[in-house]
Amino acid sequence: MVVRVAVIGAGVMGADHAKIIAQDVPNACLQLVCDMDGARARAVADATSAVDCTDDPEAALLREDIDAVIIASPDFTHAPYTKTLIARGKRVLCEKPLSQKIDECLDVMAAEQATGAPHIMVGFMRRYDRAYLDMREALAKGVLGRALMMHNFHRNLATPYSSFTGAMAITNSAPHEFDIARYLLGVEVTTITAHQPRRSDDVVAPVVMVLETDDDQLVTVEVNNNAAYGYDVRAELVGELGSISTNKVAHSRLDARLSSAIRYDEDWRGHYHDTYVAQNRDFMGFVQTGILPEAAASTWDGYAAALVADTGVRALHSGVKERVEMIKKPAFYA
Ligand code: ISE
Repeated sequence: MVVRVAVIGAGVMGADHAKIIAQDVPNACLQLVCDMDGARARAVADATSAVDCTDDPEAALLREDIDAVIIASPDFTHAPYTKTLIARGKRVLCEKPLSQKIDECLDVMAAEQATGAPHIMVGFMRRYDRAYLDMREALAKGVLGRALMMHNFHRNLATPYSSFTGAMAITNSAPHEFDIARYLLGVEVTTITAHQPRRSDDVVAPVVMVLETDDDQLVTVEVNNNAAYGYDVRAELVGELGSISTNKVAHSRLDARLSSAIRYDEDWRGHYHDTYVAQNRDFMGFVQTGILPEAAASTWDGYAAALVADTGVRALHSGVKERVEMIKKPAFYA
C-alpha cells in the first residue's frame, strides 16, 4: 500500500519532513504540502515534486486523498489539528511539543483513548538515534549496572530571534532531553530545579536543570541556545558499573596550520538526518498496521515532556525545587 502523506507547515522542519517523505521513505507518496504562506507551500511542493499544495490547513485536514499527516505547523496548532485528525481516524506524526498547554495534552489523550486505538506519534526522533540506542542496549544488557545519572548538553549556534527566553529554552529545546531521559531510564521525572548563569550581553543565557526521577536517579540538562560555535548535543549515562557517552561522528578532519579540526553542523537537520529518516519510516509502519511502534513517543510521552517543561519554567521563576504533578498513567498507554 502506498501511503499518501500530507505535511502541514512548510517551515524549517516541515520542509525537511517533506523532503524525507519524498526521497527517503519507501511506500510513501508526498500528496500535499500545506502552509498558510502559499508561496512557501508552493516552493516546498515544487522542490519535492509533491502532488499538490495548499494554503488552507483546515481544508487540508479534511481531504479525502490523504492517508496520514505530519504536523509541523506552529506549536499552538498541534493540539487542535491532532484532535481533528483523531476524529477522522487518521494516523499522525506530530512534531514536538504535543502542546505547551497541559490541559490541551490531556484533551488530545482523552480524544485518542475514546477511539480505543493509538493515532498519534510525537516527533521525539532522538529515540531513533544510534548513540541513544547504544545506551539503551548497554543498560538492557546490564553492562552499566544500575543507572545512577544521565548528563545532557544541548547547544544551538544561536537563538532564532533575540526575544528568546530561558523559559523558551525549557519548553522548546529541553523537551528532547526530558523525553530521552524518561525513555532510556524507563522512569518519570518527579522534581526539577532550574538555574541560569549571567551573560555579559542581552541574549538568553544557558539554562541548567537538575531532575530527580521516581527511581531516585539524577538527570542534568544544560540547554545553551547561544553556544556560538555550532550545533552540539552530548549525553552520558552513568551506571554503578560503567558509563556510556554519545560520540560525535566526524566524516572528515582538517589538519592545517599546526592544528586539527572537525566541523559542527549549523543545526539539528544535518546532525539528526538519519534519525528523522528512521522515525518517518517507522511512522509508515504505524499508518499501515495501526500499531504504535515500540520506539515511538505516544501522546502520554508528549504530555510527560510538556509537564516537565511546564514545571521547569515554574522552577526557573521560583528558584526552588518544584514537584512534577503527573496524572496516573492511563492503562491505554501501559
Ligand atoms: C529546537 O527547538 C528543536 O526543536 C530541535 O528539534 C532541536 O534539536 C533544537 O536543538 C532545538 O533548539
